Amino acid sequence: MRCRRCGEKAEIYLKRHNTAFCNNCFQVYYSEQVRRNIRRYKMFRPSDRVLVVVSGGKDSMALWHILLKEGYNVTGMYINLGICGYSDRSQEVVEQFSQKYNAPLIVKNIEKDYGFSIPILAREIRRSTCSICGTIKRYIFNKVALDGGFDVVATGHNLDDEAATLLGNVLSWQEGYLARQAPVLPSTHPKLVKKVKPLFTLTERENLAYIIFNGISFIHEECPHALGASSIFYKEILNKLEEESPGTKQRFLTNFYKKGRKCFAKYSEPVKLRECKICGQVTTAEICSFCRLRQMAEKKMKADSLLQEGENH
Ligand code: Q46
Ligand code: ZN
Repeated sequence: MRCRRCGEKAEIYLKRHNTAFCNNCFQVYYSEQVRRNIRRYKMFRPSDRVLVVVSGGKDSMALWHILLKEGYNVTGMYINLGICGYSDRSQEVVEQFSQKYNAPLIVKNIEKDYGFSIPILAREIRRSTCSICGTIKRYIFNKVALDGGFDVVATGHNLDDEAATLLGNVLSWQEGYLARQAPVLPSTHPKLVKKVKPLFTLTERENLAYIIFNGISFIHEECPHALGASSIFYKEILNKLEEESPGTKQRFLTNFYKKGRKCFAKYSEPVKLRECKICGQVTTAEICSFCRLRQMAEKKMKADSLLQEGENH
């Protein structure tokens, strides 16, 4: 098979575009997609300071690399979630990238910075690790971006992620989530930083190809808590549809943005935002969900130490 652009031997076939590219031309295609998404959706300008959330996985590492290559003012941000083995291994990958490309990096560590562990807290208060993790990550992205004077937070969500989220939201008719799902989440409060997804038109496979063609290291394993997540199941279903009818995933998502999303606009009533009484971050309640989690962790630690003291006497 020959590359569609230059006629050289092709190295990747993209079924949904019925086209094949050599390594170089694939990189041109990839860069064009990212540039077009940034421009068309007004994600950020060349002068903006961009905070890229990196997990060590292929998508976020591809995003970090392409934004640096395109000359944007980018800083990586990694959060060590304290997930046994996985977190330390992914931190190492991210730090090595930062050194290799001389790329600025901010590292946060939940246990060291806030004194509690996500998996232990989840067990103690009987909530899913992923829901606590999601709350904490969203809080920290915003806080770091705000404190550091960043204009925008960019994440590596890809076409597969976004189509699976859409399918999940449609299956349970989550009107509010459908109204808010978008490649750009604008700032709705001076203390909320805008969030963007520049890779939302690129598939997992395309991000993997980009990573391999550029020799970028990444963590191959998934977070152990992702096992059994419904998003993985939705991705499998979408992959089956894609096999039968290439382009389904992209049509599903982009036509939702073009035609479907506006039908749910009325469910996106602006909520009253205020500042958390404890930390000052934006919330809808008196105390934000991060501070409530922190309070629960502190309460639990206090109770444990009292129990320990009792046992020692
Ligand atoms: S990191 Fe956190 Fe994910 Fe791991 S604990 Fe769940 S939410 S699966 S993207
Ligand atoms: Zn708070």
